[in-house]
Amino acid sequence: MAESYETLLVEIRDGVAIVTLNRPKALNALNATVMTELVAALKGFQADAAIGAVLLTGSEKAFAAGADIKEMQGLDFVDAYLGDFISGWDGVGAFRKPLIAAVAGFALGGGCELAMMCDFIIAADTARFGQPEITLGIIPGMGGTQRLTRAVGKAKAMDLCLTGRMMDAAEAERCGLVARVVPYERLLDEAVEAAHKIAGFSQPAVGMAKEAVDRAFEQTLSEGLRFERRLFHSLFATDDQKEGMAAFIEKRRAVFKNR
Ligand code: CO8
Repeated sequence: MAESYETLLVEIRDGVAIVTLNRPKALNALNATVMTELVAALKGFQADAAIGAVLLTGSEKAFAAGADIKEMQGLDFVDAYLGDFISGWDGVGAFRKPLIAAVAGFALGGGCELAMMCDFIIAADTARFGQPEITLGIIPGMGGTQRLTRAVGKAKAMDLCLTGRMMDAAEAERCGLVARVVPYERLLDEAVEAAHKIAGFSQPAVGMAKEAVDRAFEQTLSEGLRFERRLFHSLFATDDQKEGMAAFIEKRRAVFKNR
């Protein structure tokens, strides 16, 4: 039985939690309540062994049109600094299970940053990504200058952050921001299928694959390779490795214990 939230809809389907941002009148602008509820929901999924993957989506018009400008407008520097404004969103980055963003419509500012905090993005052909903070007299604050630059390189990141322009789904796919683009009508099915597939695999292997890929952004190649090798070795201690390889040799479908 899924919890009920003010700004989220949550549905659990066969090991996959589908979380829909639900502030339609504000184009899913990300306020403090969204942050608190989303981080709390993810904590619950982290603790629930039956959840193997999480899907985060929005509406047809907007994944999220950014941080809530009406909520931020009156903030001053001292409040922002002392309150460590928006640091609570780090709870999304700390989530250890696979988190897929299914994006249609606007993913702007904090919305684009939230999508980039997910492990990968599946976009509808209607998706539009951007970091328009510059038009408001600020800059991105939740990874837009860092994750975006790592994802698409300096030229595109500078273009988006300095001009505030939006890019469409085709451009986002070309530059490596999104993993796949599908027609809007297929978006949820495609993302749910991907999430189900992942949820059917061995959770330790999935968790380590995520950890190892993420590590590539944090350290040198030789350290990253060493880290990968250690994780790889450790998976030979799991029943799921025995099952996965036996199933291949016996030409049957693997049934993982830790899924
Ligand atoms: N915050 C608050 N309300 C919003 C936001 C927002 N980011 N975006 C849209 N809304 C509201 C509008 O005010 C409007 O409300 P109302 O009907 O009461 O006036 C309603 O949503 C519908 O919006 P529009 O009428 O503007 O819809 P349009 O289809 O004409 O335009 C746009 C859609 C182009 C998306 C337009 O709404 C827009 O430009 N929105 C703002 C985009 C933006 O600048 N985002 C960046 C915000 S700053 C930021 O994200 C900082 C990130 C760092 C922290 C991250 C923490 C999460």
